[in-house]
Amino acid sequence: MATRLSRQSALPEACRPLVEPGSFAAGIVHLGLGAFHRAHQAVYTEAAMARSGGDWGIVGVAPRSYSVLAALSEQDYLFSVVTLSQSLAGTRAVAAMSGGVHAGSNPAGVIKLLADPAIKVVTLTVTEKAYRPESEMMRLLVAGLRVRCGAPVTILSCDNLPSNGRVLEGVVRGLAPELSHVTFPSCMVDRIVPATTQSTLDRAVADMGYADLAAVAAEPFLQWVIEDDFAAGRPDWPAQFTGDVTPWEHMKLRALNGVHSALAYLGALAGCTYIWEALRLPGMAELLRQYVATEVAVSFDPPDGEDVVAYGESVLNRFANAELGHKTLQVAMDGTQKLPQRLLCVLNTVPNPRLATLIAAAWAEFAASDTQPLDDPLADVIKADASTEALFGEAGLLPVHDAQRRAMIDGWRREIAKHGPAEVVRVA
Ligand code: CS2
Repeated sequence: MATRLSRQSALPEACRPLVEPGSFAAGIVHLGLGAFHRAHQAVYTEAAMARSGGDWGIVGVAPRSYSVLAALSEQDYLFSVVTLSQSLAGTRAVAAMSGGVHAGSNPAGVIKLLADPAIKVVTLTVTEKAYRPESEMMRLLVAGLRVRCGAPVTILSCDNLPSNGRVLEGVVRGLAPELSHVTFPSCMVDRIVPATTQSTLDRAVADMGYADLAAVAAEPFLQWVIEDDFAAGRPDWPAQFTGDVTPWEHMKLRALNGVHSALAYLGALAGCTYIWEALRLPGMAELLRQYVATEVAVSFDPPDGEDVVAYGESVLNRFANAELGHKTLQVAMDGTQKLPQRLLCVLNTVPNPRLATLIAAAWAEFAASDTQPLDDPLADVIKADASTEALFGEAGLLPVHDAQRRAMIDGWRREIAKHGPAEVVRVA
C-alpha cells in the first residue's frame, strides 16, 4: 500500500500543486464537498492564488458522507485531479482547501464558520433538489448568515440551475428578509466529472506515487462564467466575468445538459452503460445534432458571438471521450429536478418539438421501467402512476401545457415500447 498523499509528499514535478499547501488562510466556505467542486471551483481557486495570491483557502462542508472529509483531513486537505483523455491525461495535486466540517454531525460548526468575517465568499454545489426552503443546507446557510452581523459576503451558487443566484437569493431572502450586505451573482459552471472509481484511485497512485482517497476524475475541459457582483472581493479566478450570465446558462443547460440527458435515457434504455457508448448508437449523433440545430438553437438568444450549433458539436466531442467512463445512470438520476431547465423549456416553447418530445418520452419510459434503477426524489410519485397524463399533464411532475405536445410524447413512448429504443434512434 502506497504512502498517503500529504504536505510531506515528494511529488513528481508534473503532479505538484500550483501553490504551497498551507500557505494561505481561509476565505471561502464551500457547501457540498463533492467531486464536482474539487474538480472545478477548487481548481480555479488554486489557480487564482497561484497568479495573484490572497487568502482564499476553501473550507469544505460535507453535507452527509463523512468519508471524503476524513480522507482529506488525513491528507492535509490535498487531493488530486486525474484528467482523463486520450491526448491530455495526467494527475495533479491541488492545494486549495484549508479545512473541512461535517454538517451532519457538527451543524453548529458550519454556522460558526459562516459567521466568520474572514469568509468573504460562500460557494455551493448542493444539487438541484437542495434549493428548497426546507432543505438542511438552506437552513444552515441562513442560520450562519444571520449571525454574521452584517459583514459583507457573496453567496455563489454553482449548481446547474438557470439564474442560480436569483433562485438562491429568493430562497434565502424568503427565510431571512432582514439580511443585508449579501450578493448572489449567478454563474455557469462546466466540467464533466464522472464518479470516482477504483480506477481513478489506481491512476492517482500510479502517477503520483502516493495514495489519494479523495482523488477525482475529470475531462480536460473546464469553463466558468460568473456575474461580477461580489460584496467583499473575490479570488482572481481565471474565469469569464460578465454582467448577465443568462444566455450562457441557457446555452449550457439546453445544448449540453439536455443532450446529456438524452444520451442518458435513450442510452440506458438501449442497454448502454456509458455516455460514449450511447453516442455511438447508430443514428444517435445525427439525432442530437438535429435536436440542437432545429430545436435548442431556436429556443433562446445565445451569448454574443457564440454559435449554438458549433457549441453543440464541441459538446458531442467531449461526450465521445471514452476514457471518462461516465455512466448513463449517473446522468439519469434526479430527472424530475433536472429536466425542467434542460428540456421542458425547449419542449414547451419551440414550434415543433419533435425530438424534445422523444427525449421526454425516453425519460418517461426509463422512469416507468421495472428494470431500470430510478434514483429520483419523486420516484414514489412516478411509480404510482407513470402514464403520460400523470407525468406531463397540467398537474403532472413535468407539466407540458399543450395537449398536442403531450400526444407527441405518448406517440414516442409507444414507438419505443414497440420497436425498442435503438431502432427509434436509428430512424428518428
Ligand atoms: C450532467 C452534468 O449529471 C448530469 O446531469 O449533465 O453533471 C454535466 O456533466 C455537467 O453539468 C457538465 O458541466
